[in-house]
Amino acid sequence: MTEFDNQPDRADEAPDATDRAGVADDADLMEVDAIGTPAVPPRPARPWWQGAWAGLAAGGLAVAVGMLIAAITDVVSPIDAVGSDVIDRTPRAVKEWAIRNFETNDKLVLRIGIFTVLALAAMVIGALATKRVWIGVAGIGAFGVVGALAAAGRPGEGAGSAVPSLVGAVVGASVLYVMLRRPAVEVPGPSAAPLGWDRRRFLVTSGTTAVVAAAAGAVAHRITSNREREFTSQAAQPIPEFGDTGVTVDIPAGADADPNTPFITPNDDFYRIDTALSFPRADVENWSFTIEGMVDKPLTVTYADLLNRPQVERVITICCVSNEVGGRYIGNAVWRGVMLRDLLEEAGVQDGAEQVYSTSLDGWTCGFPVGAALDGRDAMVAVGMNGEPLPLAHGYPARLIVPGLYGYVSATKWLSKIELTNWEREGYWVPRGWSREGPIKTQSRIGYPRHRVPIDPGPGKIAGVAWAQHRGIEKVEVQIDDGEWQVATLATDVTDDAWRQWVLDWDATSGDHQVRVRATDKTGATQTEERTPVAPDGATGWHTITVRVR
Ligand SMILES: Nc1nc2c(c(=O)[nH]1)N[C@H]1C(S)=C(S)[C@@H](COP(=O)(O)O)O[C@H]1N2
Ligand SMILES: [Mo]
Repeated sequence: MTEFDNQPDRADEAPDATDRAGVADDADLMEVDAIGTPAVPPRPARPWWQGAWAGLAAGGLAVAVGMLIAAITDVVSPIDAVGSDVIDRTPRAVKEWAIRNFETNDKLVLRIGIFTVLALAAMVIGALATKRVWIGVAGIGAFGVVGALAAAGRPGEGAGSAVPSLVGAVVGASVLYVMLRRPAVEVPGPSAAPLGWDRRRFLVTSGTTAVVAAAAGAVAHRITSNREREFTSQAAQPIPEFGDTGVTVDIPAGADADPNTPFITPNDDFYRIDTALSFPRADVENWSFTIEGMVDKPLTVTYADLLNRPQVERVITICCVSNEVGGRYIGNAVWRGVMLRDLLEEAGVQDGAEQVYSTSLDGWTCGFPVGAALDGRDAMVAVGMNGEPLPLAHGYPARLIVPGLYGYVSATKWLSKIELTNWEREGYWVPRGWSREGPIKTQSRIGYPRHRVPIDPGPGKIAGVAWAQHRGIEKVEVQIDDGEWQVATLATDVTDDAWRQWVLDWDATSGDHQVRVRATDKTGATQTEERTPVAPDGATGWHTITVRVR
């Protein structure tokens, strides 16, 4: 094909001075080679910025088509698959930094980051494709293959999950090829056409591509969020065994003392930490988990089995090893479920089993000593949280809860398998630089007043929470400026497995005061002043704030 193929189209255009000038110049540029065939004159390449824009539009279309097909066929979106791989491969320091700075928005930030990287790459690919169009096709194709491999390799996904990314790449690469295959004819001279036929066609094609991409992306997002919402509302149907009242445990009114921290954390306010970009959605009719490995009789337990077994409700505070001193990655709930010990006794734990190693539906793993399941503490397979079925974000249909252990070694959400193993097996976080065992460290936090939030002078109070799960809190002391440590009043003791609130009366005088807190657990150990980072096995140090009195 040559430039002259364009001429019939050109005739359709409203004739105007610039177009006529273009036609005339094209004719002038025509050369005739030795054997008399009209040769295509050397043409300047399309400007790089047009290539970048074309790359952005075509790349966007590739991603959006991939997301749309993934949403329709209900497989993992290529973006989430790559995001999950990024999470799995991110070095510990970066992950810690992300959790600290973005808190639970870390996944939103990751998605924005992925889209930004893709957009920049697509623009570079498009700009290069103005010189060699195959660079564009190959570039988009390469991203398609990356997305396909990531999707097919995620736990619970198969070869079919590669399809959305591959189809998206084919569509995106084709559109880029159509947009860039023929370089623009830039008309030389002072009468240069600012918007000739080719450029207009280019703008229309690329603009349409961008609009279609945005629409496809929006539809994909809609389908996915509708499906998740529908699933969540189904899952929220009360479990019959719960009755209408939900929680059966009485929480004494005296358990509260910190006005900023309810003793029971409502489900919607409960911190959430996991590696999942989208929640595994188990159909409870077909879901079950297994107990296998070093046991006499492997078990398969369905949702109905769990509900039919004797249930217990326990108040247990769980917390994250990534919780900084004074941090918020801690929550207290009434968990309902089946005692893990009962299940393990039925399966028959063999001699030599060292670790209870569990796997989630999305392939996350962790492990804790067998002793923690059998030493009498209330380790459980939980199906309920604060009188409701487990929310999807917190592990529906079932999760593990083990009093006294950080979540990263014990609290598997979306449970799929429990194996009895030796210590050779390593949970998800262990090779990523976290300690193999994760007993919770004794900690305390000032909840009221808030750091540097002014309060009125006069009689008032300082209050907060302290925790040493499964050991219990014996004493909390507060130090104001450099004064004596004062013993705080402890709120009603509900259980050693939950946090304990505390309060100290205080006559506040105007000015800034440094206030710090330390707790002593029921073994008599007082938390250390030494500040250590969250890695590898939990932060230590005394929570210290500045109280501003007007
Ligand atoms: N499947 C799965 N379970 C998981 C995790 C995870 O990443 N995936 N994170 C663990 C960690 S680190 C913590 S602190 C707790 C947090 O539980 P929550 O989100 O219900 O508060 O879940 C644990 N269970
Ligand atoms: Mo955690």
